[in-house]
Amino acid sequence: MTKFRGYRALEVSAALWIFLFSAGCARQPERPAAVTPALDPNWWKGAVIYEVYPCSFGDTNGDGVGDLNGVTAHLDYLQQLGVDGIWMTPFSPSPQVDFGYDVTDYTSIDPQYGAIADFERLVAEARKRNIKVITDLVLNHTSDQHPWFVESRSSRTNPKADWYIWVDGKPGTPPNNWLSIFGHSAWQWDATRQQYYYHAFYKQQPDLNWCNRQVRDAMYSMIRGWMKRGVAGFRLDAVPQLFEDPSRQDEKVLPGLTPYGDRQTTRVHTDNLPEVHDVYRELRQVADSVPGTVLIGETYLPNVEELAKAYGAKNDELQLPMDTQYGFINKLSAPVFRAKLRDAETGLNGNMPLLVFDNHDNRRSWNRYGDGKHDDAIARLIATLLLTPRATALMYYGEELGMSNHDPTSVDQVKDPIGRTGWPKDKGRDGERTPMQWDVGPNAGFSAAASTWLPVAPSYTTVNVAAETANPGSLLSFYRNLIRLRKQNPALRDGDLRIVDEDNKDVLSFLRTANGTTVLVALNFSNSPRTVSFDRAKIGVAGRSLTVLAESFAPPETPASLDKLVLPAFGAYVGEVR
Ligand SMILES: [Ca+2]
Ligand SMILES: [Ca+2]
Repeated sequence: MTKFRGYRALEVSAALWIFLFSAGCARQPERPAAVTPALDPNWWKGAVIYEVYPCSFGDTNGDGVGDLNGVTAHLDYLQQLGVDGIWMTPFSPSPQVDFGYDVTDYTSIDPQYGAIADFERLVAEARKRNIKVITDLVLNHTSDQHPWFVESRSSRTNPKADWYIWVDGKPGTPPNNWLSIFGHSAWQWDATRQQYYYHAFYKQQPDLNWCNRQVRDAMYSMIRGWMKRGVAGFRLDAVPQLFEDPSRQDEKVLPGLTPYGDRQTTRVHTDNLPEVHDVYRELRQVADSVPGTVLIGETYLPNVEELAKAYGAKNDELQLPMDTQYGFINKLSAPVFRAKLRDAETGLNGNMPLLVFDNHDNRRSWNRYGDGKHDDAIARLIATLLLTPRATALMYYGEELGMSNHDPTSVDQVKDPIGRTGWPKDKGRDGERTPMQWDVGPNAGFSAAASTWLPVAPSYTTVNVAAETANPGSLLSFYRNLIRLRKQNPALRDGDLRIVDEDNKDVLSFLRTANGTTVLVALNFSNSPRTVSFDRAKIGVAGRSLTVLAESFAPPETPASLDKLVLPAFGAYVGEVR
């Protein structure tokens, strides 16, 4: 109940700020909307969106760090893979404390990645290949070197004094026990203002005050600028962290320690406060000024009910909040995946789920799901789990090759600060961010430099684009086939999804059906063969025979049918019912 009062207080305070600033808030005159190219309003539904980590994709100037031209240079590869859009993690000017998630200028390009002209060329070349460009929006915080923060910290009375979260206190005694997600107190003492500022992440990433209308308007104006440059959507970083409870009450202390040695606490006063939905609606209005501009949310939420809320009660918030319930189960269990797939299908009010297994913040799925013996089969199982349900699919570079984590072996090698704070329990995120593996050449074809910003993983000699393109049996060829199928097969493209054989402990099976076409997907989650059969009357299909569309194993001697489908260990099967 106290919490509720806190939220009410925040609403009053937000209303006051709107009142105070609306009169004096000069808006930039907007360029005519005609310069923004039109988009298919529904392009993102069922699309394949591919995350590019720009510093690890392609290096064209030989400094060992990837750049925008390195992304442009590989667009043909992405087109052949069949991706509809790329999400680029941040490339704006940054001291790179958190690898671009600490921005000092939202409107331009960090010189290590190139210049605005390079970005415009990337968008234009991508458009020629029918690939949309989605950029990252770091809304929760800026770099501590951003001019806004430099001004805000300069005094308690400057025009941006209230753009960040400042709280009185005494040095050495933070206002409360709130923890940074990256470890230790979320409060940093500032000697000039003689106050603390709040940082949900590193202390070099002060949180913006989203109750301040000027902050919101500055961000929305910046977003419109990128839309005019042809950006087709945004991935919203850390949006559950946008608001903090103004009551500043302590979090409850929980048993145990974090990887950073802090006592565990709840995060009910800092994560996913109801006010985030007001911002989602405002962001959607900005995005809707060019229909088809898509909002992807970094929404690590505890359950499907919270995820459903991110779409908005009137479907007026995010089109694609990430479903982190599914790809981060981190355990191969048919019943658990079945339950999460059912949630995605039935618990999101008919909205499009956004499924994801890999990204730059998590150990690669190869490592999280592999058993060391059937890793290749498991990677194909995961590809099928990602690409055959009714959902938009979010991939991460190298996932399609079977790239695995290449972690630092000593703390002095670690680039990611959380790996230094958390060593050795948490080795940081370097291992999943190593350079893309293109071929067997120097630095796996990523760079001509003597050394690269992170080392190339030794697997590159066999796990690379050139070798796997030449091999029709490779994981890359398996991904290409599934992506082609989901565009061409009517049931996989447009069909509904119905789970069948629901009590099977080891095999997850579902049907996709559209316009008289029915496709069966069957996935063996166990480490030994399983045979499944389906009661055709019960599952409501007339045909008996199956025409294979994709299978992760050698074709059986007797063709599979609905009466008898044999799946080897971790086998994945996709077939059309005839
Ligand atoms: Ca470079
Ligand atoms: Ca915040």
